[in-house]
Amino acid sequence: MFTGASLAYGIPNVGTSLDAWFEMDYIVLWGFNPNVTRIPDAHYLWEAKWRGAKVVVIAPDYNPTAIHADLWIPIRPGTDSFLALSLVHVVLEENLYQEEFIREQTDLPFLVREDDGRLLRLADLRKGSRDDVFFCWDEASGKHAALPGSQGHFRKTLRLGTLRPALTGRWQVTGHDGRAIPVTTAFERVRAEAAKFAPERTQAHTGIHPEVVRRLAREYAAAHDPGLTIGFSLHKYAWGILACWGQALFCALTGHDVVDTEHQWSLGGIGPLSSPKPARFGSGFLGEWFAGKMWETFLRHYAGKAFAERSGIAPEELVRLAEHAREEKWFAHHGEPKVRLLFADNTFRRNKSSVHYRKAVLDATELLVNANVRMDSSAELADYVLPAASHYETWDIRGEVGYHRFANLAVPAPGLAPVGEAKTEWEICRLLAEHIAAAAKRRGIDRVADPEFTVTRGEAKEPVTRDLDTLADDFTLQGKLATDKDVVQWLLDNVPAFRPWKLTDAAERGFIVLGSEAGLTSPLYADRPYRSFEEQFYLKRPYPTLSGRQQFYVDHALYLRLGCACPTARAPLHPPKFPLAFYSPHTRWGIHSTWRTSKLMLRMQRGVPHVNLSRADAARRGIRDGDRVRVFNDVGAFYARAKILPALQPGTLMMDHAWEPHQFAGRAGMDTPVAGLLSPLELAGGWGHLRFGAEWDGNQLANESAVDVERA
Ligand SMILES: Nc1nc2c(c(=O)[nH]1)N[C@H]1C(S)=C(S)[C@@H](COP(=O)(O)OP(=O)(O)OC[C@H]3O[C@@H](n4cnc5c(=O)[nH]c(N)nc54)[C@H](O)[C@@H]3O)O[C@H]1N2
Ligand SMILES: Nc1nc2c(c(=O)[nH]1)N[C@H]1C(S)=C(S)[C@@H](COP(=O)(O)OP(=O)(O)OC[C@H]3O[C@@H](n4cnc5c(=O)[nH]c(N)nc54)[C@H](O)[C@@H]3O)O[C@H]1N2
Ligand SMILES: [Mo]
Repeated sequence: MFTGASLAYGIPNVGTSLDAWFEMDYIVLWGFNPNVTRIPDAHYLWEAKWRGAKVVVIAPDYNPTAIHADLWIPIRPGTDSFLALSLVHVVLEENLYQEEFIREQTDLPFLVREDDGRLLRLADLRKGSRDDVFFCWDEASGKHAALPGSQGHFRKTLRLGTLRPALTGRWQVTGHDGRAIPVTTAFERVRAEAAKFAPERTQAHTGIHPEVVRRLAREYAAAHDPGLTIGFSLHKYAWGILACWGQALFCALTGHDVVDTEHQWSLGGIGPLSSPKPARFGSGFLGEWFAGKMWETFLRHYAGKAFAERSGIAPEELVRLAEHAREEKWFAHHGEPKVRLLFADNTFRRNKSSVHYRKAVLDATELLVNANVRMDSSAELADYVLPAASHYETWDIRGEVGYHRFANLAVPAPGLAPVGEAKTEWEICRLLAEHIAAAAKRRGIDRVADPEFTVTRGEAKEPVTRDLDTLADDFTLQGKLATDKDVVQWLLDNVPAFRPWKLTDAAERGFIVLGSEAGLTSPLYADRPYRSFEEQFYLKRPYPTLSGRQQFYVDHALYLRLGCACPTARAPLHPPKFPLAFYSPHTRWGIHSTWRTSKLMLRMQRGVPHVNLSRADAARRGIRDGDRVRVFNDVGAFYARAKILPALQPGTLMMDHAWEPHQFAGRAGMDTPVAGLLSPLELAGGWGHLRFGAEWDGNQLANESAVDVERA
């Protein structure tokens, strides 16, 4: 989840389709390694470079994308919020910002109360009134004025009309009790915060020379069509959320679009395919934290003063905050299931504190079922494995995220016989539904009341029922969707973005070109790359944020308390008791654990799990290339082979992610020493657009643990 983008825009996945790179003249790739992780699209980058674009890569290691870039900026792991704030600092200090853009498109002119740091709201001025209407200081009239476009304002537009919102200044307004309230602007707050992060001061954190930072800020601001794409590694650090929020601010100030987190398509029309009853959709990051009893490894690894000094919250308090977030229903959590049915989820590979997590979850689970195409580290622990046909053997449409304008259509070869007892996932689910329905009828059960969910009927609240007797009919839309092919046909008929494709044309090609409706905040034109937020930039429609604008001031009580009401920077949380920052980007030789044990793929690398060490760290420990080593800390340990990688910074240990635990001694996989950790800023909810759902949920922090390594 790109939570920093959710803070700023109300949507986590924004930006361009990757073909937009081809048009750009200045491309910043930040915590992102497309030569490895976007192999089909990376060519747009290098074609852009041939057209004259400058490519900058910001990453701790000299990764396979950095080797082709014009400039590699080797940042220390987890310090990106400092670099982002320094870029903001330079843009403000050197007046490189676009006033008209931020006046209209952002909340920076919003008035902030100087007494309590909260945004000035209508309810402050008129007792009992709305708290989702906000103000600016109108230079035209010389007084405060409500800004249109916020969630509570009746005018749903960003158009300022005759308003001339001030960016700087200090004033007084009269509260509903007649007392004066001193106010300033969010812009003033942002500027004061950024003033603390001059490049000369952040160098101690990031390791980046101030001249490099200044050059980057100036070149980006001056570029004609620049782009800043961030990868998935940043939000696997505790302060990735701040880094991304700062990057969004940097982009807004320079007037150059938005930070690119790779936008999502809008594939509307699939509503009827999901359950007519509310689903138990739970928060991923928080659910795994509770299921794995992660507070235990968290408290062990982060004990000591450093954590509270850097984060502003003591470890025990963070655990309470997680519980509070659950109790307040800021994030949905439905307790621990006794029966787990996993589809395409290698949970015992994927989760942190692996050995600890595995025990906690298995202890709490009575029945574990796994639908899978192979025996991965989760299938091998299941009570039942349901063999699934692979995606070359089923009808399917894959087009969820919007890197490119195609949805792939999987078409099984004609006459293909299933391997063994393998079935398509649609068939597996349908058969499960049919058998549950039959068993329910046999036992005389028709429907059961849901213990949590209710529906309102007239005056009364009634429990939602789970209709076991009609489960199979509901699942297949009364028999219409019996097979995987029926579903694909249904999608082609019902999803507007798939029109006008017919099953036969699409099957022949293997893909569908998405139509204009696929755009979420802009149309998807047939002859141009996609770029988010044309509706906001040109039609002046509000953003899905509390303010209705790009939001850089969040007055959630937790944000005020932690000193993070606007973008700021925090030091990484790696505990100082272990010397090496451990991080795990994605592998070239697999998609996560899929293909990770393939013999062909293993021949492209070392054949066994290996961990990368810098020359200096290896020499200090007497470790040679190929040695068997033990990577350890107070959470756990695993064994692997050492690879000496000159591309690494001393003080870091890097391992490509997703080796299978069963490739390691004692099935202790590479995430065994990774502590459970939650970012406090991702635990906020119940405020404006910070409400749990597809647009707001937190992250597992793979990259914020520290380890040591020794010869084994
Ligand atoms: N081949 C292949 N492709 C994949 C996947 C796969 O498993 N295999 N998985 C897919 C999925 S689901 C995802 S989420 C994406 C992930 O792919 P990416 O978004 O590219 O993210 P990562 O590979 O985690 O990290 C990218 C780079 O971030 C840098 N990095 C690490 N720590 C830091 C830091 O603190 N600061 C900065 N600035 N840089 C840092 C490292 O140099 C690393 O090479 O890949 C997708 N594509
Ligand atoms: N240390 C560390 N951990 C990470 C990350 C990291 O950067 N570092 N990245 C995280 C990220 S971004 C992601 S997205 C997750 C991914 O984590 P997962 O989603 O768990 O990914 P996989 O490990 O590939 O597990 C998917 C499993 O699905 C099975 N499978 C493949 N195709 C099919 C199919 O068609 N049907 C069925 N039923 N099964 C199938 C495969 O056997 C495979 O084992 O990992 C996360 N974990
Ligand atoms: Mo991912």
